[in-house]
Amino acid sequence: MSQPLYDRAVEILARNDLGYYTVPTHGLYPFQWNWDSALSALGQSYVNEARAWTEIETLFVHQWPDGMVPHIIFHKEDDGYFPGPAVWDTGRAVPTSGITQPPVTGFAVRKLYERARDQPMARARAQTLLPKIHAWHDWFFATRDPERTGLVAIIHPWESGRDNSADWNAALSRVPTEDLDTSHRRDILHANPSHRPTNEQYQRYFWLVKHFRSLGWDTARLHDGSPFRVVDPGFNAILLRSCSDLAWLAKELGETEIAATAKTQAEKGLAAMDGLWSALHQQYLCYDRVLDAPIPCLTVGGLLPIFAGISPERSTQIAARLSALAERTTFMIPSHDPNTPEYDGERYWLGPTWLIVNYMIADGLTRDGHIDIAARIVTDSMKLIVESGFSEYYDPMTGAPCGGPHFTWTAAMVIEFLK
Ligand code: 9WN
Repeated sequence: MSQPLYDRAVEILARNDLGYYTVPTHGLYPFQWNWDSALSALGQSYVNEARAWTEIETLFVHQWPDGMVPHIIFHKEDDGYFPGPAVWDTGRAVPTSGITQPPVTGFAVRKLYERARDQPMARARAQTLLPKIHAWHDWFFATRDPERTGLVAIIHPWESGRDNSADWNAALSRVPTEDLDTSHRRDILHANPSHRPTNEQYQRYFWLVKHFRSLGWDTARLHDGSPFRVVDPGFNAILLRSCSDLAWLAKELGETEIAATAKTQAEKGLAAMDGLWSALHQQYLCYDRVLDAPIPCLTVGGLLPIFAGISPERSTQIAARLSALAERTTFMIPSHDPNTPEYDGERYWLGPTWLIVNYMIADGLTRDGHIDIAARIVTDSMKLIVESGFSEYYDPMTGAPCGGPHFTWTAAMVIEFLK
């Protein structure tokens, strides 16, 4: 293990730690983000186990009564980020956004539990979190899968965690812009505008927020009321992996009812996931629920299902697709296929490499026995850190650091890779 890299990663976690939650990076993202916290807790667990549990518990303190866990928790005022609490206006005592993010906590909590040095503490804290995570999963299947297909839809690009992915372009083009004023954007004051979404995309992001606000943040109405409804294989893979891991954990803790329901959710979803497979593209594709049609876009969202536990046949196909990408990429894994016209190596989710995605895909590859390509992904991830520091994301060809610096979940993933 490289001690200097480990020490630097620990320093970054400490720098962004506000006691009971961690900001992704100061300046650009001054609040608590949902999947950032869950993934960051993994790295944190090697440094300070109790603090890692707190990170996830804080998220669930702000769970909505209907089960949703919001994508941002605005613990303190900070006008460095837009849209802030006044725009969301969700009416919560501690303000939060009104949409969610990839539910990776089931996976993270199982990991924390399995690797716990303090077993009694882990058992007690997992026991408390278990029904809360399960309620969040149930909320997904109840509100985001009204036709009970087994897969859930996102209603805003921000929910995917892959904000400006080309996967959303067609669906987002149905969202009006109505000349909403983007002069309040703060992200482009902290990061290079050419690494960020466009103003037009931001107008559509804002429109959706305003629209959901006009529906009173009644999360039972938002799916059908949204012009943007997309089934993302990446998002669903994370949810289904969390359901499987929650089923495992529930069994371990003697919660047989939760174990049975979570297992059924995972199995049903995995069976439905196969419907998103494209033989032509040799990967999974997003599905537009409004148009009732697949979205033929080659993004990393279609490779992430390897994290969920797919069939050996599909797993081998994804491993082959990744190996083909590796032949034409310097630093795996590009978030968008470099051989396509939409690819932009520095613009956020249109091409850049993200360590959290590398981690989840490497985890699935390793579990399924695709050791060589998993090793390549881990080696590339560490090279990026050595050459370019702990950035938000990286150009997959040049390795240039992009987005915000001193990034929490990047540091957490480095600790995961080193351990
Ligand atoms: C909107 C915090 C978040 C990540 C997302 C990433 C980016 C936010 C933004 O930053 O999104 O949620 O304002 O750009 O796309 O995955 O959770 O790190």
